[in-house]
Amino acid sequence: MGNKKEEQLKQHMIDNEQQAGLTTNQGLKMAEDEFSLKAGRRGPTLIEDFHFREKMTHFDHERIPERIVHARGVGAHGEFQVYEPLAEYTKADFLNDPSKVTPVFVRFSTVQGSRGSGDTVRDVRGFATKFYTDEGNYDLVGNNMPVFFIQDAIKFPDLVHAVKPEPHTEVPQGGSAHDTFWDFVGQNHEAAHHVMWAMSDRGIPRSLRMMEGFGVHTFRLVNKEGKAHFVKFHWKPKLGVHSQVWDEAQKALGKNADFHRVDLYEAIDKGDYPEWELGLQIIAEEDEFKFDFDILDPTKLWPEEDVPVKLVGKMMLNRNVDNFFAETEQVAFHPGHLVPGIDFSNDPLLQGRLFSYTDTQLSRLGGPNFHQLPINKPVCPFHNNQRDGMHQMAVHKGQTSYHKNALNNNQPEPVPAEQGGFEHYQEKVDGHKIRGRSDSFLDFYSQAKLFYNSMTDVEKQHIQDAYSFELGKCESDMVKENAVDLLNRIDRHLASVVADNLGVELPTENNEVVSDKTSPALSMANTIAKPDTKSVAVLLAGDVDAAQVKAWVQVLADNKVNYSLVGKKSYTLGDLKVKETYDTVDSSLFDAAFLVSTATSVEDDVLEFIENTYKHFKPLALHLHHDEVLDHCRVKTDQPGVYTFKQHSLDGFDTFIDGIAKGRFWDRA
Ligand code: HDE
Repeated sequence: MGNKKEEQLKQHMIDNEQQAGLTTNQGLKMAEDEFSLKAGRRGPTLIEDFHFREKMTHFDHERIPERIVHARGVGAHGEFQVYEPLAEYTKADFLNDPSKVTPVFVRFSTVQGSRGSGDTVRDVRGFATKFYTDEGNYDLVGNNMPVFFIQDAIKFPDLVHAVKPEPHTEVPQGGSAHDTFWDFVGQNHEAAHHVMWAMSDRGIPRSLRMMEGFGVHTFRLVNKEGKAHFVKFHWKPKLGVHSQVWDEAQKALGKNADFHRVDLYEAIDKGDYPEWELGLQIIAEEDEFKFDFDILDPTKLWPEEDVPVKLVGKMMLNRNVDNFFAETEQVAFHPGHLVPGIDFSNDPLLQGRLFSYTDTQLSRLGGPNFHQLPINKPVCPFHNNQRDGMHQMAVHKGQTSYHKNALNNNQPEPVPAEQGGFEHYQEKVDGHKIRGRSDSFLDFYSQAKLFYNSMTDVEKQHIQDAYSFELGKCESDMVKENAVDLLNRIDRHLASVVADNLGVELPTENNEVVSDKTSPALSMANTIAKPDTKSVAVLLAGDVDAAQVKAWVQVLADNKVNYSLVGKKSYTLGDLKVKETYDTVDSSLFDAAFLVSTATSVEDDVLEFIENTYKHFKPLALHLHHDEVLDHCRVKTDQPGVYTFKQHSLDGFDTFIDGIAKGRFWDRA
């Protein structure tokens, strides 16, 4: 028995395999579907061919506009459960009953690229969750980075115009390495902090299952007594936070543009259900002004060491979609979809989003009834006096569709707050009408510095490389200089490295933020490391011993490590299937490699595979009958994370598993 949402979706499912015969959309059985109606076998098609016209017209209209941002995405169903009642903070029902399983639908996305762009680009990732609660749908529409580029929603069209492919060439696709984006950054320094995140390894996640999620804005939790607390929402992945390295991400893009999409699908299909814990950072209303940043400013995070993240519940994704279009494409999120007990703050970015999301669905989904689409429909009853419109699916009975009425006993009637009706938090607001920014939003650089300071040397190096790559792709020296000027206000050393790589002048004056404050939670070096669901390519060369290979891969499987056997061509080895070949896979698609070779020499593509595994700092195991196979290879066997096994045995194999858990060996020469 599935959850409420699954049961509801089942009512809409049509299984092609169980349909008796082919009909038109009017239910007319058709005797022929391969040939259009013609005047003679070699003659012209007749306009009276209603079947041809219906089929073709439907096809002609199969596409809908892609999302203006976050067009490329992938979704999955799952469940959420709270650990303990959170009554002190919120009256939201789904956050108060630990026995309650709330169905969810999550859609992950990249931001810049269009629907057909690649997965492993450097970009922000969307992390949008729809909770189908008994009190209505609650949407937590977040990203994998806790801050945003801009502070006020009115700038969003400018930001998006700048980052999207340039209008005269429609280039680049799926990336921000171009002049207009960096021109925007140079002219809008509020982006400094977010851009630092995007240039860090967070911009190139290893897997959607290994990313944090953040609600970004400050929201409010409101309890039964009407008392509110400010809150920031977090998703903490049980597998830890992991990234690719840039060269690997670029290669993976060419080898499998669907890398993240497939990774999520396969994990769920196998039963390796990804999990995240929901975390809350809570600030009492009376503490609103106790910080050295404005808690309403979406370019600022709340350092976890100052405001701890309380883990309050768990989400598991356990079911792939049945139909990508019906579910993943048609799902419509909106940060304004609330339940009682959760409310907004005055964050000016959030306020603008509250307009944009419904508005965009009107053109994307073609009218105001998109909430009736199966994926968007609440699992609780919904009634009001809204009527008609494009694609109306309901047959509303009765004479009245207005409030107040006497003819229908004033039904449907508003529900008082005590009975679960939503009541807006009664924040007192007092101010002059003004187009402007609060002075408390003006520090653009301190938290960018905090982020950079919190990185390990390797992470800093990656950030330097990322700025150098992205700006190196720009044409305009002015754009590059402006970006270096921005970096010079954050960190002088970072600015000087990037300026040097770009061949532009470093400003003579050092304007960097003087601070050595760090937040260890920001570094991915401090994340969870385990072997679970990582993937190993087992490369086979020569006449290998099937029983021994089987014993090794069994250890991998016992440690929840996925593996693929890779050979020169597909073949059967004992009762193992060697499915992949050097043509079908690439080292960039795996977390580690294990070469088992009885040959005296191996092909170049095998050497390239292990060289790239080595170059990308990944664990590499070698079982070689003849060491000379490495003679023409740049792999050094005395380096960290390189394991050599001489015997046909399992001795020492656990060190390789430990290496897989660790992930990367940055200290490799
Ligand atoms: Fe969005 N954003 N956004 N955004 N956003 C959209 O809505 C918008 C922002 C986010 O998987 C659009 O249905 C404005 C922040 C995600 O379907 C659109 C502003 C955050 C998704 C829109 C922002 C997000 C969207 C495009 C500035 C993280 C994908 C299609 C005020 C907290 C949801 C759509 C999905 C999608 C507007 C800023 C996250 C145009 C105006 C900040 C995850 O309505």
